[in-house]
Amino acid sequence: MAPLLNPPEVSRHDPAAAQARLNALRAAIEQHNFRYYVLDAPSVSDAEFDQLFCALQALEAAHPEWITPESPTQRVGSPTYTTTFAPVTHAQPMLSLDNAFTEAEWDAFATRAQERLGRNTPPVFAAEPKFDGLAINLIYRDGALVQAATRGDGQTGEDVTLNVRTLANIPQFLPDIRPSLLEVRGEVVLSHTAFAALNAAAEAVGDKKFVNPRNAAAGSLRQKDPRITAQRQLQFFAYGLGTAEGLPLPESQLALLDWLASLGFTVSEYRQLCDSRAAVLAYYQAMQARRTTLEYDIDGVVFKVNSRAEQEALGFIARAPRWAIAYKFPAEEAVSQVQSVDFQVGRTGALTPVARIAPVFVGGVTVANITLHNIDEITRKDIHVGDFVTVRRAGDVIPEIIAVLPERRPADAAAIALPRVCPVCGSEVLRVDGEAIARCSGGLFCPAQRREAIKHFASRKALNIDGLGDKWVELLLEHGLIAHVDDLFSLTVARLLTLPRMGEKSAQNLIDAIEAAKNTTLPRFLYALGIREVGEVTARALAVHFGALEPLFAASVEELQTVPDVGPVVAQHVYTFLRQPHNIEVMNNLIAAGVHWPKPAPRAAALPLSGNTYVLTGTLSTLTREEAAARLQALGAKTSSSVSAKTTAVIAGEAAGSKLTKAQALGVPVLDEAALQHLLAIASA
Ligand code: I6G
Repeated sequence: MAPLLNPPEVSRHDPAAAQARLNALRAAIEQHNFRYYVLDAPSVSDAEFDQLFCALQALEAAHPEWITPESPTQRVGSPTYTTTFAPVTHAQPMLSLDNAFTEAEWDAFATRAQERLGRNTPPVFAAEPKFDGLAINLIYRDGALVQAATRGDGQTGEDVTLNVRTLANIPQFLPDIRPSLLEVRGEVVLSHTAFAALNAAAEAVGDKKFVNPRNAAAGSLRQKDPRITAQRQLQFFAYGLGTAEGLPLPESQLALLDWLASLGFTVSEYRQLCDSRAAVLAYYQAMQARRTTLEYDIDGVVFKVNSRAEQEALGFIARAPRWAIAYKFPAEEAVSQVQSVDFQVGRTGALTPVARIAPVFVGGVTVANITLHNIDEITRKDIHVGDFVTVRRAGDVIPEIIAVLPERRPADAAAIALPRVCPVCGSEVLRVDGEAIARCSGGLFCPAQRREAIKHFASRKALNIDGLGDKWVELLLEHGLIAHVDDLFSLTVARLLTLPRMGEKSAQNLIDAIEAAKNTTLPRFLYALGIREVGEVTARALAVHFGALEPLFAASVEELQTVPDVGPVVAQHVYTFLRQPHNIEVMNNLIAAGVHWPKPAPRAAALPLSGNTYVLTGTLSTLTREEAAARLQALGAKTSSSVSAKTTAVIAGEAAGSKLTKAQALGVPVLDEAALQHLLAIASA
């Protein structure tokens, strides 16, 4: 902006200089108007703007023959900015690139280039990521950005100048150089962060969300009102030139990128020289590995013969240069058709819908099954059996159905309903109000829940029965050798050998693994039981707190809640689980079969207040409730936030409320602050 702020005064007798100053003033005023009205970011004060405006008026007064209707001085009111999308014929066609999808296709490209160049070795390549965005051509005349157009069909694109002017990383003026014409080409993209924010905002107001950052970038560039584009945080990555007149050009692709960077364009930080086939393949692999961590979507890498002289020697074929190729990654998105939706029953009875789709190669693997998590996801995405859907699998990410293609919905597409009975055992399906998950109510009566419970019991973080994978579990269940987890411990080599095609060695290995698993730890044992919501961390917390099974059995829901991370829901699950006769029987059988863990070091038992549970309520005057709790705990007591019949005593300070009332109702002893001090004194003595 600075060079145009105050174009130099000129003599009335030098018309060429006066005309140049007039053009410069108009350009500067247009720029400032744009910053003021569209970007909301003026770079000059009102007084400075007025100064430029007056200078233009004075010049036009001296040369009324130069006044045109487009001059800012002739406009009535504030300028309007509407992108027209008028057709733009590219001076030099915007070509596309040939693609390679395999090493063999890459080799064929490199060999062709080497042979055409008459070289003994392959040419040296410049490598860049291939951004998945929209190709744009920027035209600079005399160093000023005058037009931006989309690629369109390569010959004719659309004028998106006003929208593109809002991109913060596109220079409006080239610093220092004023080539008569320079076309800069590159890709407009939207970052994942900006994309997520845009979709969150759309969701909040009930608008349709964009399917991916590329569509969002396209939608953002196709706004009639540039102020909307300005809010979208689009970025431009420059990768090359179109026509260039009036300046010498760098000698290689990498030098060109460095030069563009020096002019203020953003170029990829991952640009690199590859001087061998191995380097090319390593770059491809490295970018593919990096792909999921990048802020921008890329769909491959572009290799260009680095030397410009060699590029010129190679030339073009049809619609693509012979000196460049896009080596594409396996597509991360594909379209397939939903053939059916099954409901799978998990360990806790949760019903998970799984879409069976026509197998499709996406993200480097063939995908045929996609979990839909819960019925709400089906409703939200409006998925019907028969629908064509966009499937996405990026990197190691689990495949998902992104969206339905509504225009391709067949007439006989069928809505998907939550089954009323479990598809495995026929028990009623229950759904707690407000919860997304529906569950089979069959418990361990349901073969699916039993199977999953056994798999979980044997898994690595649980009893870790080496080698007892899904296949084994299904085989043992199918042949009736086991029904519950404790049955594993009555298996013998002889019984396993009754299974079809079972070898002595495999049978012995499994029996050895089951034997070894008997020697476990309390956290693993608790986790292996598969109590709802009790993951590894909670299992460890329970084991540390109670030290053994017996006190855990004896604990009330309130006491369970004193364990770190155990809230009312988890406490209730643990309490209920430990009171089911079936579960008690299984645990007893496991212990009788020899499952054991180290006994805890005698710890709390030795302390004077161990076995006692206190509830603190109201305001204490000599110490805070937290300090009181800490002192009681140091003496072996437990503290709880709720009163039950098992509470040893409630310690009530000033303004004690409902807990005091409950203690009185239950007949739980109540101590005042003086009694607490007395208790602490005698227990510490
Ligand atoms: O579509 C493209 C993406 C990236 C390109 C391209 C590119 O370079 C990194 N380069 C050229 C020369 C063309 N299209 C025609």
